Amino acid sequence: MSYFYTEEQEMIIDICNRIVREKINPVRSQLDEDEIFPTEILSEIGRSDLFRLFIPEKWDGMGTGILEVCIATEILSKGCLGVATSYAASGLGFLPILISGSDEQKDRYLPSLASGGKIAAFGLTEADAGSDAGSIKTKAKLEGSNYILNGTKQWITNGGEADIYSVFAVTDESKGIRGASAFIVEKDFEGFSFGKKEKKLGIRASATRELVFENCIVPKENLIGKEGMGFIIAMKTLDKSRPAVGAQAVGVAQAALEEALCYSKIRKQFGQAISSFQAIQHMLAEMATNTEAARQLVYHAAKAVDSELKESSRLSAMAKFFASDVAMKVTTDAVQILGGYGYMRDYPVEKMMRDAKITQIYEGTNQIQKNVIALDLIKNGF
Ligand code: COS
Repeated sequence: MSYFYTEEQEMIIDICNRIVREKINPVRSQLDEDEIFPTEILSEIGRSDLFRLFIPEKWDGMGTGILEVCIATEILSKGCLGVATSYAASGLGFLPILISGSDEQKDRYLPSLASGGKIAAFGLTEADAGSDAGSIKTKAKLEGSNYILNGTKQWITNGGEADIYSVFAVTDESKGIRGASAFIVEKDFEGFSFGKKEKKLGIRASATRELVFENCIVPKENLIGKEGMGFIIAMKTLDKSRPAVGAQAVGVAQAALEEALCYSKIRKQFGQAISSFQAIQHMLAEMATNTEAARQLVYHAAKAVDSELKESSRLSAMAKFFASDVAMKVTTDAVQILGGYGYMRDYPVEKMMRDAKITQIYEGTNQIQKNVIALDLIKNGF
């Protein structure tokens, strides 16, 4: 199908398709089964320049838009959402530096993140601060030329594997949301350690761990922006990253649809291929239509972000919630079309269904996305 991709976008698609075919598909069920972090595949993604996409050329990036990140993420997600999440989470981790970091911070951190030599992670969520991101408790206290961080972050994607972390902590408890600040924390900073790797329903190739700060020493030059800007930096980051979660959802939905279509043409019951039954045809038609609609909304939201349209926050939230709901439905329907086989680990669709679920949850639950959309509509109208 033609999406009027540019030559550069076609190139990105070809590269990602090759990585999926040669590197991801042969090992994805093993990565899932044994919960193996895809270090080798991320190196290949790095060698293929995919971490460079959104980073400006000045810092060794390619200076593309979020749309190109979404296109790459969509294709990688067709192979394995666990791998694609590990890739996308590095982007999420370095976005705060890109959005609000100083030139010195960008000089120091972005080139190695662009090459994929280092990867990043985003540390916002805590045990009692998930949807309510403004109520984080991790503290940062300025002492001389360092901030001292204390607290624990939960469910951090790439935790323990990443080299560089954007971490949000409270610098002034009296100021509520305006008292949070953002920091760059390197993996080997004193007082920084990790909890155990979490056992998950899906995206089991990705690593999810606690970040533990016990009198962790962070040089004051690693404050991103100014004290008190942390919450706004986190919100601006999520506005830019949510279309890519939509793209993950589109990728996994497309993969499940293709599996179901292929199976329906081979599987014979009552003497004919099950694709000849209207019940199956209507399921395939709905799966294809919804996946297509989700893709168009993701691309539109990404273009809105790239053009800095005032509706971009709302569109990002729409793309994330719509596409992830579609992915959950399409992957579940794919399992249904494959029937008993679909439920078995010998076929890839049960993994896709398990993987898809997280897209309705992370980077803000879909209920939070609806809050964002509704409040924006009420405040700003059309
Ligand atoms: N861009 C810039 N500023 C924003 C913003 C955005 N997208 N969203 C909110 N703000 C600003 C508001 O304008 C407000 O500023 P003022 O105090 O100057 O008015 C401030 O931030 C507080 O906003 P708000 O009152 O809406 O905050 P709430 O505590 O009500 O929370 C939600 C807002 C629920 C939207 C936020 O907490 C959220 O996104 N939660 C989900 C977090 C998430 O995605 N977690 C996953 C972590 S990564 S896997």
